[in-house]
Amino acid sequence: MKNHYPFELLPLPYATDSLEPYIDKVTMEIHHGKHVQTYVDNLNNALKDHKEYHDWSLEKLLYNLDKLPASLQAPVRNNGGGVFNHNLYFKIMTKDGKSLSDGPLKKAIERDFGSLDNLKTELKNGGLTQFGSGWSWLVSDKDGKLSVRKTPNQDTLIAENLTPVLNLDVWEHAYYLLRQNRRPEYIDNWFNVVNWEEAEKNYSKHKETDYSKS
Ligand code: MN3
Repeated sequence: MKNHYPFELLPLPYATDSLEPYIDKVTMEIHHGKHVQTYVDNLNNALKDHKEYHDWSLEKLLYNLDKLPASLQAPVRNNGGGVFNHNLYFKIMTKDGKSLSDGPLKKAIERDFGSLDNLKTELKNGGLTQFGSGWSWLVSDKDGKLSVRKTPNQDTLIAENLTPVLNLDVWEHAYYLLRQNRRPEYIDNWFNVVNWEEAEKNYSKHKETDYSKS
């Protein structure tokens, strides 16, 4: 799929009911088909009259946010960030989850967090302490060192050149229909659908990540 204007909604890599009972079908339909579609549409509308950016990738736009014209910065930050974050989020979930294999990511998690359970606690804590809308992240630096970060709204960590390993959406639209205000319950259920195989693939790119070249 092309990665420049006009951006397109990435299809979900599974059916909308595949994540049940942990994440329900209607939430997935609205989250992917309405919320993320709106980010895609708003990003394209913002870029429409700026032909000089029509061959820029999403990562290049987000890395160079402060070099964009002032009128483009907020729309790209919010909607471009929204597209980037959700493309990752939908990909790192799968039916019934996929477990972490005995490989480089597992070793790095044990080195940097002590155990997978400790990492889950930190990710959950990141999601719970993010006031309002945002994301909790597992990211890697160039040396493979892992950390948990959180970002507000649709902000990304692209400008810091961190490789996203996985991200947890804690916007209410990710859980409110099924779980109302119970964000902790959503996060606990979300761990059942995490695709750790995909997280391993993401982690394997940490050495080559350089968004300044995107
Ligand atoms: Mn979302």
